[in-house]
Amino acid sequence: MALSYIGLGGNLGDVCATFSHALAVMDGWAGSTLEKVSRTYRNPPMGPANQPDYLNAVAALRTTLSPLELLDALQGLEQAAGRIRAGRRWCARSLDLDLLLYDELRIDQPRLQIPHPGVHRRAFVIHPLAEIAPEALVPGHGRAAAIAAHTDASMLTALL
Ligand code: A4P
Ligand code: MG
Repeated sequence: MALSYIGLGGNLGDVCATFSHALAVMDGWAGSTLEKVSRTYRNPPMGPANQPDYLNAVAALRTTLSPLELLDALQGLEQAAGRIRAGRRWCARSLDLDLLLYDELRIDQPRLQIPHPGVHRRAFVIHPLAEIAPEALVPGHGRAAAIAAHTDASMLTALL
């Protein structure tokens, strides 16, 4: 069994409901158990500013799926959630799922990079990760809590 960390993001529709649904689906995958989920954080968009604020969270999933099987499953779930917002194009998405960490593995393939290249740079990833797994190792960058301590969290607002 591997321990993986998944980043959840979204800024369209009822994002909290989309996250809850996605987490329940992940917990139901064969050989997979949802172990922890961070709080959900509201924060301004990274990139183009003419879009709504994002919600972001991080989940720990223990799984027998291989990294590529897990990526396939996450992309299937993104597509299923994407259908909720029929008719919207060129907009921010309702659900973005990133495979952040998979044990202490390093993978550098076009389809899959682990650790996800944004983990150590994005406040909306590293702070929720450090909340549920301060000791998690981001290969090449150190422990989550230490990275988070150097990353500005002032734009993150935890939802109640
Ligand atoms: N891919 C490679 N490695 C991974 C991995 N570890 N996990 C490939 C997931 N996917 C990985 O992703 C593009 C390709 O990355 C996939 O085909 C996969 O094989 P995508 O999800 O299809 O496209 P994307 O999300 O639009 O691209 P990208 O580069 O992941 O976008 P970002 O950088 O995630 O931008 N602002 C805030 N505050 N919060 C957010 O969550 N998200 C975005 C999306 C923009 N601004 C944001 C947020
Ligand atoms: Mg993505």
